[in-house]
Amino acid sequence: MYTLYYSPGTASLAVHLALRETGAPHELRLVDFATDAQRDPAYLALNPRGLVPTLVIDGRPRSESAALLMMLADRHPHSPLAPPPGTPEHEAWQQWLVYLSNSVMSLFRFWFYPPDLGADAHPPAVREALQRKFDAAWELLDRHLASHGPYLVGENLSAADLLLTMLMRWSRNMPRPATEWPALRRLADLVRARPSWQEVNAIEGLSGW
Ligand SMILES: N[C@@H](CCC(=O)N[C@@H](CS)C(=O)NCC(=O)O)C(=O)O
Repeated sequence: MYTLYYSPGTASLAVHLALRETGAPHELRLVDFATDAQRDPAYLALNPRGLVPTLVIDGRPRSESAALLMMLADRHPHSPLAPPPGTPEHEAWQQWLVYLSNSVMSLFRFWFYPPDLGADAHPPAVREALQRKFDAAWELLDRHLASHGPYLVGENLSAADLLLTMLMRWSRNMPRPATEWPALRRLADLVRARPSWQEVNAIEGLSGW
C-alpha cells in the first residue's frame, strides 16, 4: 500500500501520475502549503526537509520524486514506467531521470524560490542567467526528442516522460515556455492525452495545464 503526500501541481505530480500508471491502490494526503502544513512537526517526521512529495511505501517514508519513480518502476516491472532492466533503454532512462532531477528541477527551485539564493526577488541578471539555462536545457531535450523520440527513451512512454511533462508544465507562465520547442510540445501532447494525466488533473483540481 502506498500513501502519497502531495500538493497540487508540485513535484508530487509526477509520482501521482506514476501511481495511476501502475494501477496500484494508493491513498492521497494533501499537504496544504496555504497553511504551511509542510512544516508541521508531524509532516517533518516523515520528510525532515519539509518538501513534497513523500511516498510512504509499506510504512516507510521515502522522498525525492525521481527516486520515487525508480522505486515504483522497480516494484511494478510490468507497468509502463521503465524499460526492462539490463537494456540500453534502461540505462538511458536512468540517465534522463537523474538529469531532469539534478539539472532541470534544480533550476526551477532557484526560479521559484528566490529566498534560497538570499533575495526576495531575483535581480534581473539572475533571472536572465536562469532563463538562459532553461533555454539550453529545453534545447538539449528537444534535440534529443526530435532525433530519438517521440519519448525520452524512444517509442515507449516511461516515468521520465511524466517527470519531464510536469517540469514543462511548470514553465507555462515563464517568458519562454518549454512547449515552444516542437518535439517537447509533441511529447507534452502525448502525455496530456493519457487517462492518467486527465485523472490526476481532475483529482488535484489543476487548471490550465
Ligand atoms: N528534489 C525534490 C524537490 C521537492 C520540492 O522542492 N518540492 C517543493 C514543491 S515543488 C516543496 O515542497 N516546496 C515547499 C517548500 O519549500 O516549503 C523532489 O524532486 O522531490
